[in-house]
Amino acid sequence: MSNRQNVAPNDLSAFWMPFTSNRQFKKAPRMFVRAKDMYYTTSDGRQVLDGTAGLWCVNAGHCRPKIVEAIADQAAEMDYAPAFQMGHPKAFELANALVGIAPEGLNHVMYTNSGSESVETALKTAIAYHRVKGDGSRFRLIGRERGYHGVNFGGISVGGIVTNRKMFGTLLTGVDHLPHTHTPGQNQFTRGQRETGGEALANELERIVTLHDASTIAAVIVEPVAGSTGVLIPPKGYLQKLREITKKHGILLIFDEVITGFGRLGTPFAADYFGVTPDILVTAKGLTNGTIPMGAVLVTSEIHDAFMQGPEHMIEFFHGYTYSGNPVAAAAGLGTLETYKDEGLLTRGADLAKYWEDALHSLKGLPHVIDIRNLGLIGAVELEPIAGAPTKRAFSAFVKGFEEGILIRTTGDIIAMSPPLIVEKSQIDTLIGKLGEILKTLE
Ligand code: PXG
Ligand code: PLP
Repeated sequence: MSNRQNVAPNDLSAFWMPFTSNRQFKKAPRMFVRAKDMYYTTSDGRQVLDGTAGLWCVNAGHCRPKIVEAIADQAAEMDYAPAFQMGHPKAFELANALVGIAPEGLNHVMYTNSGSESVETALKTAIAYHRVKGDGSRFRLIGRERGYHGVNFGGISVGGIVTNRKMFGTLLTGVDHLPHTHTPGQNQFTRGQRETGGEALANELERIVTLHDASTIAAVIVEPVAGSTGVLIPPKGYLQKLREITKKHGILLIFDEVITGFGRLGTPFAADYFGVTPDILVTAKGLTNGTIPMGAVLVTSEIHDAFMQGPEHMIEFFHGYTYSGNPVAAAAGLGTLETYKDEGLLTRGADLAKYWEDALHSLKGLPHVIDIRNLGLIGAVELEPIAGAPTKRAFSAFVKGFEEGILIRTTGDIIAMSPPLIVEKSQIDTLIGKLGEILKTLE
């Protein structure tokens, strides 16, 4: 037992790894065996600075005492309680705590086990809401090009990443897409949001409404800042205009805040950062600091109350998961929110954002760097692809980073970073300094 976590598993073939080049990985595995605060420890005993908060989820840093304790205590006290027609106190406590930090008006919470399930829950809720209001012809869902909303069928249908869609048949019908907000070849190296173009991009929604008619459209879903597809920062005024247009046409606005939630932009949610409140807010990841899988979908009272009709013994919404509000996950969520509160982490990013921005943009001028983008504690460095071998250059930066002691993420030829919100300035210097050295060595 003693040294078990230090022994590399001797057969890697059984585990078909997610979003991974399995054959490449299994030839030269990269294993983490331990983590504390800002660092991972590798199976060969090296420290790796976490530049990505795991996969954008470990916002409070690793193995934080209150979260660890909450999980351990709850697992010993009550492991599981049936989610349907039974309750347990912590699921309610956590829902109240979430409503307490959420934008005004988002007063009710449904639980899931991941961002993908949160997205499905939000989409189904939107369609069902119109139906219970007697507006059942509103069934269309509008997503956006280059959007990422997880990997389930609804999410890939409204999503806009071709590799995630093309293998899977007809997907959901009745879906259309807004154009993405990126302008490659223009506006490179913009710090934060660019000033222009926001309203025009949002006005594309009017064209879609004109094509399908508002009476057929249930909801628009967007990430306030597109993360997974390479950190695409919306221009100023864009989200405000989307809100205006959706409201005008009676269309629900869904913000997918799986990445932007829980302090990533220096405010509790991106909705706070942009001053735009959606009708439905989708979360996961940072909700439990990445510890126990859990997502939450927040909705307005107007949506919730529309379902609360008919005989009281009847189930109001035929939706939910075996693990919705799981006790151990709920305890992890409470420990997480307490940690965020104790340490001011939901707003700490606001103090660090300028330092982060300056550090990132210091990489301008290094070999292959064609764009740098940032907002809050999110950053991306886009590299010129190797001709005929897209993704290879950024991936080799990732592998070198791991060898040199920094964890970054790549998507295509874009390097994305999103450190835990406890990051110190000296650690930002280390992360960006090492990345700069690596960029100088790339083919
Ligand atoms: N919506 C958004 C906006 C996301 O970013 C999901 C939904 C799906 O969440 P789950 O928990 O089902 O994975 C996500 C997830 C990356 C990366 O490196 C991003 C995600 C997941 C893994 C890697 O960009 N985003
Ligand atoms: N498949 C089967 C056969 C099931 O019985 C259930 C749940 O009872 C599910 C799938 C869904 O599982 P979950 O509730 O964990 O999403």
